[in-house]
Amino acid sequence: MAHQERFTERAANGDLTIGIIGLGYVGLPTAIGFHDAGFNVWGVDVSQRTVDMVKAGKNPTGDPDVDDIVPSPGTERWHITDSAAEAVPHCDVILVTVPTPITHDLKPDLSYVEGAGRDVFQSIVKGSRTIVVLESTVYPGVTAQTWHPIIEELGLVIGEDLEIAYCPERFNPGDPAHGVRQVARVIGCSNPEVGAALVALYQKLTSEDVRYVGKLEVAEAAKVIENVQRDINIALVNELARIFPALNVDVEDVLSAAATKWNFHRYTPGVGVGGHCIPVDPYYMIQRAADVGVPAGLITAARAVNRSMPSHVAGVLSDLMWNANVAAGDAKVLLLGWSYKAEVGDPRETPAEPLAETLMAKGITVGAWDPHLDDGSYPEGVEVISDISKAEGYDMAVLVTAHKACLELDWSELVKQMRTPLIYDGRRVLNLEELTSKGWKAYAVGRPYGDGL
Ligand code: SAJ
Repeated sequence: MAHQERFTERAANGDLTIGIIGLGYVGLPTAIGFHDAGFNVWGVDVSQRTVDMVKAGKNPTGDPDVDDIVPSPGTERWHITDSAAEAVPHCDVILVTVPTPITHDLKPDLSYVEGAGRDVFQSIVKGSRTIVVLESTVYPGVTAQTWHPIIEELGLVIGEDLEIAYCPERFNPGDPAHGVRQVARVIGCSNPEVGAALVALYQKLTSEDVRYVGKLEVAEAAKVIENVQRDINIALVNELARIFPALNVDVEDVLSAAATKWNFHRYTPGVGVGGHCIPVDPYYMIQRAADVGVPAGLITAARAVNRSMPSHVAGVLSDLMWNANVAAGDAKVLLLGWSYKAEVGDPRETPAEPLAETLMAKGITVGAWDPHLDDGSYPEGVEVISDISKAEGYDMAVLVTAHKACLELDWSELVKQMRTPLIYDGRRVLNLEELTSKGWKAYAVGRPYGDGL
C-alpha cells in the first residue's frame, strides 16, 4: 500500500502522531483539537513559561476560550516539550504555528518560520517522509523560499525524507463559534497525493469543508488576501467616517441604510485596526507585489487610512476638549479598553497605543483601564487604572475596545467621577442618547460633532 494511502488510513483511525511547533493563540488550540480528535500529540514551544504552564494544564495565551480545555498533567497521548529534537522523531506530521509579525519598518519578519523550520528539519528521520505543514500567515512563495534552502543545506530530499505543505490557520481569537474545530481549511502542496492525505487528516479536526487547492502558493495567497480584503473593507468605512461628519451626516446611519441591500457587507468604523492579522498581513502582500514589480496601490492606501485613524481621533478629541473649555495643558483622557479586540487580552498592534502616544505628545495625560490585560501591557507614560471606580478627574472617556466589561460600566457613576463629562464612542457600540440622559456630552467616531447631542 502506497505511503499516502497508509497515511490516509491511519489518519482516519486517529493512528498518527502530530507535532505542533508553537503553542500560542493558534498552536495550542490546534494541539488540543487534534488531541480531542484522538491523535497522539507532541506540543513544542521555545518559551519555558509556555511549556511550564501548558504542562501544568494552564492556558498561556490571552484567549479565554482556551482557559479550561488544556489537558491536565499526565493526560495520555499528550506530550509537551521545549525541544523539537525530542518531539520530531515521534511525529508523522508536524504543524508549524509560529508568529509572522512585521518589523518596525513594516517588512515581513520570517525569522520565526526559518527558525522553526530549521529546528524541525534538523531532527527529521531520513527516509521517514514526515509531512511538515506551515500554518502561519505568509505570502505566496514564502514556504518554498524560506524552507527549501534549509532542506537542501541539511541534505534532505523532499519526497524521500519529508514533504512540505501549507494550510493557513483561520482562527478568530475570542470567537468560540470559529475555533479550530469549526473552520473550513485549504491545503496547498506540490504533491497532490500528500494534499489528499492532509485533507483526510484535517477532516478529523474540523467539521467544516477541507479542500486541496493545488500548489503551496495558492493556499498561501488565499489566506493573506482574506485579511487584505478585510483591511480594505474596514478602511472604506473609516474613510467614510471622516467624510460624512463633514457633510453633517452620521456614517453609521448611512452604513445601516446601505446594509439593507442584499450584498452590502457591513463593517464598522473605529479608532483603528489592531491585532496580529489584519494590520499585518497586507504588508506581506505589498512586499510580494513589490518583489515582482507590480503596484499594490489599493492595499497600500487602505493600510494608510487605517493607520491614520488613531491620530485622526486624537485630533477630534483635542477639538472636543478645547470646545468644552478644558485647559490645554491640563487635559486628562481615560481610555476604556486597550486590547485590539473585544473579549480578548491582546495588546498587539492595538490602536490604543498610537492614540495614547499622540495624545501624550499633545501634553494630554492618558489613563487606561482594560480588565483583560495585566498592568504590564501598557507603554511608558500611560496611567494604568486597575479599579475603574478609582478613576478620578478625567475630562474625556474614550471607548477603545468594546469589551462587555466596558459596555456594562455604570455610566451614571462614572460621569460623577469625571472633571468634564465628555465621552467618545470609538467603536460605535454605545447608546449615545442614553449617555446624554445620564449627564454625558456624547460623541462618536463618524458622527458630526456640532455641540454634542
Ligand atoms: N475592526 C474594525 N471594524 C470592523 C471589524 C474589525 O475596526 O468592522 C477592527 C477591530 O476592532 C480590530 C481589528 O479590526 O482592532 C481586527 O479585527 P478582526 O475582527 O478582524 O479580528 P482579528 O484580527 O482577530 O481577525 C481574525 C482573523 N482570523 C484569522 O486570521 C484566522 C481574520 O481573518 C478574521 O476575518 C477575523 O478574525 C474575524 O472574522 O473576526
